[in-house]
Parts: sequence; structure tokens; C-alpha cells
Amino acid sequence: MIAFVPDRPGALAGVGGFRRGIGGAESNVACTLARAGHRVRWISRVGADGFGDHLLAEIAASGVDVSAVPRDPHRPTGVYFRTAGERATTLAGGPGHAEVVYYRAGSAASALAPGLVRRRDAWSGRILHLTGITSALSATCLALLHRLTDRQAGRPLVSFDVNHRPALRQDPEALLGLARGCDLVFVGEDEAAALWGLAGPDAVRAALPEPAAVVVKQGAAGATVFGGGERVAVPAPAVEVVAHVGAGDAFAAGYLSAALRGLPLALRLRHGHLLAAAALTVPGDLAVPPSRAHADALAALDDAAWG
Ligand code: KDG
Repeated sequence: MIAFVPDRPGALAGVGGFRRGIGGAESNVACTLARAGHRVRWISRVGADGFGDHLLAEIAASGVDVSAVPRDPHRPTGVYFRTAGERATTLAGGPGHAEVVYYRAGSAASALAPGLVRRRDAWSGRILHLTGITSALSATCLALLHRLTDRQAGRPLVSFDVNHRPALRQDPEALLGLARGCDLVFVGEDEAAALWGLAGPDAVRAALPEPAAVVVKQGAAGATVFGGGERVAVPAPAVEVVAHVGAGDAFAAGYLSAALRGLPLALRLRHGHLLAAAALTVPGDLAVPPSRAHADALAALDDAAWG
């Protein structure tokens, strides 16, 4: 999607102008992974409009292969507007709320369907990363995700970020069903509580026994991963938060980057935290991740150095 974000905090009702950026959970993960040095392909659908041109150019500029993103001549590129982060204040100067307004119904991406994405494109990498946002855009999008998570020969490791978005009114059962069919699941402790009434990482794992690994994100407290018979918890570094938007995507990208490199579970979580910290400290949806050498050096610090 194109993301319009105001230059200054404040309720949407009072915003005079917006800066154009890009957003979208999967493309954020793709861009961050590419910036971290991995070969990445993003598959979606955008309109044959200027916003589609901009989106493809920006995502390609991060090093992501966009050759499997067709242009839809009949539907526009999705767009969304949001406030400039959780520090937003009302016009009266009091504390405000993060506001998000989507213009995505009827967009090119919402018309994605099983017949429009070739499995050989989607399954060509070592990991396929999907999210519960796309599955909630339309019935055809949900059908596409079911097709891509079919347990058939040739399926790569499938990663799924639940990505609860109240504005999308996602179906909790549909999300649970999709998550159960994947190999690696990311979910926030708060998301699991809101969607499924689950309290804490162990309850989440009990409800999701099928995936080889389940990562439960616990905000400032850190994250816990269950995998290979292990339960590993790693605290998050303390950072001054500017905006939470994009932090979950950055976390997933950091975790996936470390997983692709075969690093142990604790280091996967640390790489996730590092990239999330890079996103938390900027107003936009995307942050420049630290170089691989810098990330490795930070991830190697002992727990005491993180507080
Ligand atoms: O994860 C950040 C996303 O929320 C943002 O980039 C937009 O994908 C998006 C959504 O639907 O909320």
C-alpha cells in the first residue's frame, strides 16, 4: 500500500498535509530482509496507476524482486492514512490515539485469488512469509492463502505473522486455522489474548501445537519462542519508542534473517529485537536495519548489556 503519514503528531481531523511513504506488512518484511542482505521476492498486485509505479519502484529500490507483481488495469493501488505514531496528541494538546484509515476495499491487492499467483513463484524460496492481513482482505485472498499453505510436495517453510488489525475485523477462527497450517508463527501476546482469549506464551503454544516453531512477542518484555522441544525467552532492548508501526514486521524480518543463516533460537529472537528497535525509533513504517556485522555484534552482547 501507499502510506500517507503526517509530518507532525496530531489527530487525523486536524492534519493539513501528509508525506507519502509505503506500507504493508509483507512488503515491509521483504524490504527489511533485502536490506539485511537476503534474496527476496514480493508477490502482490498493484494498480496500473502512479501509486503502483511508486510502490514498485520503492520496493525494488530496497533490493526486492518485484517481477511477480502484475498490474491490475481495473483496480487501484491500496492506500492508507495514519497518525504519526502513538505520541500523537489531540488538537487540544492532550494525549491522542493512533488512527488508521484504509482505502483498500476493491483495491488490486484485495482481488488477489488462487488463480492469480503461481505456486512455483510463491514456493520458489526457502521461506514463504504470509500474514493475517492479506487473508482478511477478501474471500479470494483467504482462498489464496489456503492454497499456498497446502501441505504438498515442494512447499517451503511457511511463516505466518498473525498481525491482528482490529480495523479489518479479522475472523479469529480463520486466523487460527491458517496459523495451524504453517511451520513458523509470529503472534503478539496481546493479539492472542484479543483474538483467542489466550493468556501468555504457554497457552499460545498449547493452542498452536502443530507449527514447528511459535514465537510469542511480549512487547517491551521481549519474546518467547517454542521450537525443537525448547522454550527460549529473550528480553527486548530498552528503546525510546517513536512509533510502533512496522516494528512487528521488522521483528519478523530479523528472526527470519537469523533463521535463514541457521542461527540458534536465542539469536533469532535477538536479531528480531534489534530490527524491531530500528523500526520503533523512527516515525515511518520502515527503518534501515543495522549492517549484518553491526547486528551480529549487538546480538552477541550478554543480557546485562540490553537493559
Ligand atoms: O505492520 C505495519 C502495517 O500495519 C502497515 O505497514 C500497514 O499492512 C498494513 C496494515 O494493513 O495495517
